[in-house]
Amino acid sequence: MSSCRTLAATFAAMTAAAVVAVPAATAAEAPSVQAIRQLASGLNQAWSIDFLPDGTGLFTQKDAKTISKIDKAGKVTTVQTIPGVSVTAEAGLLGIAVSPQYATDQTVFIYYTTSSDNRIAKLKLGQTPTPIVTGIPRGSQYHHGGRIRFGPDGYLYAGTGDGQNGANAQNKNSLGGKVLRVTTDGAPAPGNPFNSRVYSYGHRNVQGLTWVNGQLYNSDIGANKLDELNKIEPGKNYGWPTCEGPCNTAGMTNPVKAWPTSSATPSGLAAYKGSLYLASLKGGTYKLDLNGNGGKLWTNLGRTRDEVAGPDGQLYTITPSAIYVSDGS
Ligand SMILES: [Ca+2]
Repeated sequence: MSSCRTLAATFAAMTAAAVVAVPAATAAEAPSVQAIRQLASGLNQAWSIDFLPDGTGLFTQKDAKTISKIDKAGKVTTVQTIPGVSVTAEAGLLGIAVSPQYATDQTVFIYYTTSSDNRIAKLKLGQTPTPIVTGIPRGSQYHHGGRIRFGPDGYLYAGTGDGQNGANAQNKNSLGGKVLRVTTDGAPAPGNPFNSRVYSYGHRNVQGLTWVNGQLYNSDIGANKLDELNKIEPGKNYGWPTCEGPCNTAGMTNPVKAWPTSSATPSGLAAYKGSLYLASLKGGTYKLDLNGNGGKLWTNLGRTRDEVAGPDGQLYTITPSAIYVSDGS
């Protein structure tokens, strides 16, 4: 389901004061974990999750190159392996997004690395993917971006990386170091600022995208100084590689918040119950207000890769090896 739909469901649930019950922690879990519960384990670099209209989760495993289903009870069923995926430290099968019109088009979108590029493809489950955006730069190892989400406007957004070439981020003709906004055929979405697929630029490695009341936010992984939470406006330049974190350069937009790369290295981003949840590859998940203030939860989980507000009212947390559900506390 689209982020807007899950977010809308979350706010609707809040308005109705419907508190989602989360099963109590089991005896096997650490005493500090009260409101988060492991749904599946033993995964091979799980990377992203989205949901079918019936509530079934669909998730990717970067290194296994697979799309799998997960049901409410945590039962995992692998649907298919994606051919032509190139795996490195950060490359592989990355993002996944279910069409907002899935009930009629049965289409799923994925973002993955090949030997020559990063690309977005669409497929019907079990069938061969059809690329819709190719030529997103890949580095030899790092900076592949990879998050894809449908926005409240129904268009597909993608966070890309600079492909280990900072100049790509400032080159509006490159798909690297950008937030892209495209139709379900991969064409530039109507109204894009440069009449291209580019929506915003000057990013380094975007692995988090979410919306709050229609406003897009992203996360961007810094090099060795500062990671960022950004409020994204179309056509704006977010600074990389001239700026890493806030700076005073004309024409460049500063982040809402920045953290030392030693503590954040941010990946997936979700809006849930009025807060932002920011996955951290340094361990745990940040729970933040819209100014980026807040602290970490769940540091005992290690690296977290994605955060998604599920259609069942629960927050899904993806780590490389497991999937958790919680009430966000
Ligand atoms: Ca920046």
